[in-house]
Amino acid sequence: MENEQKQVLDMLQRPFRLPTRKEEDHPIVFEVGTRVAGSQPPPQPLALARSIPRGTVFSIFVKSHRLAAKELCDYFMETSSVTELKQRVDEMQGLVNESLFIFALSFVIIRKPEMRHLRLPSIVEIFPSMFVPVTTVSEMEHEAKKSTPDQEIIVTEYGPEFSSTHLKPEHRVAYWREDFGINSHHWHWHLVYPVDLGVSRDRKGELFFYMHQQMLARYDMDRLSVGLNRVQKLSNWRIPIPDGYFPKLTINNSGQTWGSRQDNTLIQEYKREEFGLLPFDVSTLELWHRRIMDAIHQGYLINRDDNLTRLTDNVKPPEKRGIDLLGDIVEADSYFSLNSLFYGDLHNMGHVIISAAHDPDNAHRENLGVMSQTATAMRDPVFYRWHKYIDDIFQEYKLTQPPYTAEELSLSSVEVVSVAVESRGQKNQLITGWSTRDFEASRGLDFNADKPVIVRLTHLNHHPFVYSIKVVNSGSVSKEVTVRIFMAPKLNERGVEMNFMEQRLFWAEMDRFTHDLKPGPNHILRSSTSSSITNSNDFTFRDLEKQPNPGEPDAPENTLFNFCGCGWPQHMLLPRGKQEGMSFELFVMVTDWSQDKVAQPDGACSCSAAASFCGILDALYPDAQPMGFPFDRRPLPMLLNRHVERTSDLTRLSNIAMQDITITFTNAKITQ
Ligand code: CUO
Repeated sequence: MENEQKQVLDMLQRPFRLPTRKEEDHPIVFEVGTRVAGSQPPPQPLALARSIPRGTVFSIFVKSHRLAAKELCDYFMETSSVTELKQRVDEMQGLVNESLFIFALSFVIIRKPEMRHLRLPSIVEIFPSMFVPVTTVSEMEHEAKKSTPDQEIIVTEYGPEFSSTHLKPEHRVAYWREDFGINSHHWHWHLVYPVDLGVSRDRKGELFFYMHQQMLARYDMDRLSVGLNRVQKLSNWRIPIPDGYFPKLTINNSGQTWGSRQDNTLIQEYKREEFGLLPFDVSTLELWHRRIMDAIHQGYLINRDDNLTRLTDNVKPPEKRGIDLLGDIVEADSYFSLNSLFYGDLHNMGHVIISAAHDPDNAHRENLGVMSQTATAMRDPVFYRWHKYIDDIFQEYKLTQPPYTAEELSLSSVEVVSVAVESRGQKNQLITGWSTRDFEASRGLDFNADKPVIVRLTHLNHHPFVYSIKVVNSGSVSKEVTVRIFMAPKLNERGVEMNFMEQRLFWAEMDRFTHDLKPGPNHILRSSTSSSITNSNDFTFRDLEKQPNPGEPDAPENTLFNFCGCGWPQHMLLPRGKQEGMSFELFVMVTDWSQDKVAQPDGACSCSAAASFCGILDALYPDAQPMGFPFDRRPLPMLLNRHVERTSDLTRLSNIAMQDITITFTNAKITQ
């Protein structure tokens, strides 16, 4: 097993040892002028996979690239051992686009049952140039060149100012947008919830909505922390986008730079050739949007045979919830969509047209912008404006759904008496600050150095904390329950307490777990590091070389590590907060596990790391409630004879409790 892990690490780092040395090892020869007129070139094996040039953008937002990925994934999937896989990897090395290659190889290692014990190292080390700017890469090169023989490693620091200065207000959240962890998470999420790759995941459409909505909620919490307003949806595509973005990164470690967008760039007709797309402009997006909105308000979708499918969330499996159908329709033109000819490719083509706004017809031969790739898109402020627009569609639908009834919300035999968080002896006071994390950039980039070249990345972090929840079970037997924990800011931009509807979209899921309540009083202690949204298993090449099977090798979560590797970064679990302290509210709801439970197929793994955001591999999403419950719908007009105006009104139900907490940002280095 150790040997197999070594082979995987070797496959993942070798192809990217650019620049020139690889070209010499694997020269690419172009034949010119030898073909007899009229003769056809012999069909090339894996022609689609080879069609995306190296050093250019590989985008899973585009159908032709997804088909290329499918071809390569299928080719790798045919193998039955790591050794066989390595042969095919050797064969394709240097022939396919670098990002496509890593995507396909990672996909196969995750999906092949016999390879699930193997681990993928962090994408940051595979593609350092997608995470640190070209000036830092040059600095590393320089440091490597002048290093002395007695130096064991070379370290270059990057952050915390990231790609910008604070002259522009949007740059105050650069630390968040350019965090290596959230960008790795986004890459990984789209890898485990792929479109058009022959993988069908339970409630994929709904999780597309929910995971992205939750990222927006978290972004908005940090925006309020730094004195910015909530993100505004990008609804008018006919006026310029005020905020530009200059990524300063290179594509696939190739030295080719991503396109930059100036401030006040207007989205124009897309007329580039690299994706094989016909020209399209914003009127196409508007048409798709109108049709989707019509469907939401009419309450049904029309499939290709003119049959109507009802849009409602009040259905029992296997019938799909309306939000699941909508998620598939909005995300992509794929076989998951009920009618992609009619409802189009709204979300994906938005990514594409925005990423080409700086050079829509390729007149300047500029590459696409970072919005075109999942590992980089979240760096750009427009990503959030675009996704807010997409989320608005889902919210429009959710508001057509009836509010949850008191019966659906309550669990009368259980009383949540109190909830608190504790960290370093302080109650309800949490602390954030800066930490650093080292990555070995020389795994992905060739610095021609005989020692590791490290990039030290600055990131937000917090002191770990523990939830302390006191619950009374008034029944005479023990009861299995789901504990749902959310957090939201208490005050809006104006410093005013929010009503339920205003606060609704701020609620960020912090954790969700099951607990067996014994009769009488119970005291639940739960560590922040156990959160169901986070993944703490983010290993480097070095970690995996030193200890190929971190943790207990036989633990179920280890046999499915790569999948469980999906998840929000633990260091970004908390919003930044303010230096003077910022008020947040903690919301805890206990529901009946017998109602929430999902019958899993035989042999499904019990891996629950990051299950809230990433589901479970080859199993059903482990919660029967709609994602985002209970905040996904408008509130019940009357609850126990009084209006629900604020979220705190829900605490009239015995199974719900809230607590004010303060998050203080130290602006200093913190260690865990
Ligand atoms: Cu994840 Cu738009 O879907 O980026």
